[in-house]
Amino acid sequence: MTALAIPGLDSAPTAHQRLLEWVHEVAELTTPDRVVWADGSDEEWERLTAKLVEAGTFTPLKQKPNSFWAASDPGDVARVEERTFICSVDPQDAGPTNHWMDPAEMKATMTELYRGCMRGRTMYVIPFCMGPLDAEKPMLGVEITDSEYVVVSMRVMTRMGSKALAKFGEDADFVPCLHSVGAPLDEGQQDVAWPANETKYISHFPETREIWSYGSGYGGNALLGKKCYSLRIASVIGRDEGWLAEHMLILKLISPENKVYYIAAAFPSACGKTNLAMLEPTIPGWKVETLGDDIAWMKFGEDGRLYAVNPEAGFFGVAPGTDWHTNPNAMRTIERGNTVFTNVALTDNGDIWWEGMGEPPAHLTSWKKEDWTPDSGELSSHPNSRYCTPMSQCPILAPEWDDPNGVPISAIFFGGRRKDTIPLVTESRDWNHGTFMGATLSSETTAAAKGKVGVVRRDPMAMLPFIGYNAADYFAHWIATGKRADAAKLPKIFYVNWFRRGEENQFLWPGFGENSRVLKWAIERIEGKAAAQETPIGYVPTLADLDTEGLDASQEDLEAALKVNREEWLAEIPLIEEWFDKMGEKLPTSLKDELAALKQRLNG
Ligand code: SAT
Ligand code: MN
Repeated sequence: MTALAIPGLDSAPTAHQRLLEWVHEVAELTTPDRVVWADGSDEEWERLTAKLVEAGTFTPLKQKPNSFWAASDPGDVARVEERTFICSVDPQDAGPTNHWMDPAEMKATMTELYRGCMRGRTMYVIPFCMGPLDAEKPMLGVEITDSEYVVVSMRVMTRMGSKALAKFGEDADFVPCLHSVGAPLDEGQQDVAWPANETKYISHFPETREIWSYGSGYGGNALLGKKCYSLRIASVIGRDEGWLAEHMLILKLISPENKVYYIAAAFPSACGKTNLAMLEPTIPGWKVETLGDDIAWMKFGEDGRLYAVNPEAGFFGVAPGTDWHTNPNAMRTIERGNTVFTNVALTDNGDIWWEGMGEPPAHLTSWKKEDWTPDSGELSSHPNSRYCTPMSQCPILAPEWDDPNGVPISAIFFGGRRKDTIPLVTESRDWNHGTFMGATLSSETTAAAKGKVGVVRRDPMAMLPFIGYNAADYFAHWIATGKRADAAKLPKIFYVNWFRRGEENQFLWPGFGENSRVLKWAIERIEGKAAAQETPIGYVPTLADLDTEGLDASQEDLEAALKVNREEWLAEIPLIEEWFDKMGEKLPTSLKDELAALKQRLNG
């Protein structure tokens, strides 16, 4: 290694050769003013949050302990799917749903962007671990970044710093994650509150298990342990090693008889995963505890059951719509402080506010840092504004959340946001049919990604933007997973839709805590206690099969929520066919068979 005169570079608290070499290489390329190894200490948090306050990125909140308000650059508010690339050697391995670029070409392009990009800034080296530190093989990564916002957010979202570095030894495997906001500072140049670059790349190299991100400071683009590692790269590792990396919450359901069930559920971004994960059941005697709200890694245990682990340590939740009515446990979690709020509104007395919190105050500072009043005619908070808060603060956190063995999953829910066609809940006929339901999952787009909101798109397993390889191969991996275990031990798969609408455009199902009624029915199906009707699309409860006691909804609406409408389904078939055509030759035969059988049942 050449001796580089960058302060901090040679004070690395590790003897891990590959890590040291990589850090040197990046420092040489990006030429930061100094290098700091993040240790994850309280002292570091205080130093960095103070620096962010001084830079104008953070405003301390007077009403919440150790919490901060941040407003991003208006052009840097969501994941950028158009700029997200899977750079596999063979374009076939990125498949029909990802943007692909040749890895050598991408590296050449990005190397030029990275050259000198940290000038005037500090380069932080963040060792981190996704999932429990005590795992047999801890899933390690290192993020290099020039953003203090990223360092403090990574501290909330992951197990990082010294405790993670202790797992590296001298030669442990890790995923190198390189991030820069792409905003070098010249001598004396005043920094902006939210440095970013109009040119953005979020690149993944599946073969070499590397992540290179440039130009954005937003969560999903910049906190590289999250979607980039735990979904895109981990899905590739899971394919190779025989496990599943999924965009799923994990919840624990406790029955009145104190029986415990674990449920994993996949919904596209901003479709209520966090609300479901922290649900307060409205039905007496049932309890929910939370294990995760966004990502699940699922592996078979020795007993042949599928066990889930949440790789994250924090919640990066959508703020608008979250309040004491829709998600009291999220509110309690953030009340405890230690939270970073991005792109919500700031109240005059130093608290946060967003749409969905009830009556707005007379005056706010909007996410655009402008004066806002209820007459402003625009939203005070960006629809994809977020809170970033430690999981450990969640009052209903399941004690086993950090268990390296994970929890055995009884049911998997797939859900989307559809105003028609999809009933409130459908139980699949078997694993392959459930895989078909997941593979054809559809949803109206939300603000979590840049682009038009409200357009129906296929979002297989809610993983469309997160599958790190060929989507058809991913479906084949799901089918193969079902063959690796005794069918009776596999989770049962359900398809849900909380968002179906009636003739007056009203929601047919009240949602939120009432979703516990659907969870209860699913569990009772697993226990062989609840009835259902066999329909062409699967097993659907009649109104009598659901526990509706005390439910405040009209019978008409509830029946409409459960209805299997043949015409709507016949109209859905060509859309599924079009989607499957897009998958090309690699589409597993069993999914083609599922489609043919569905058509036959609908026409029969
Ligand atoms: O955009 S993030 O990945 O930070 C959150 C999400 O989309 O689920
Ligand atoms: Mn998500």
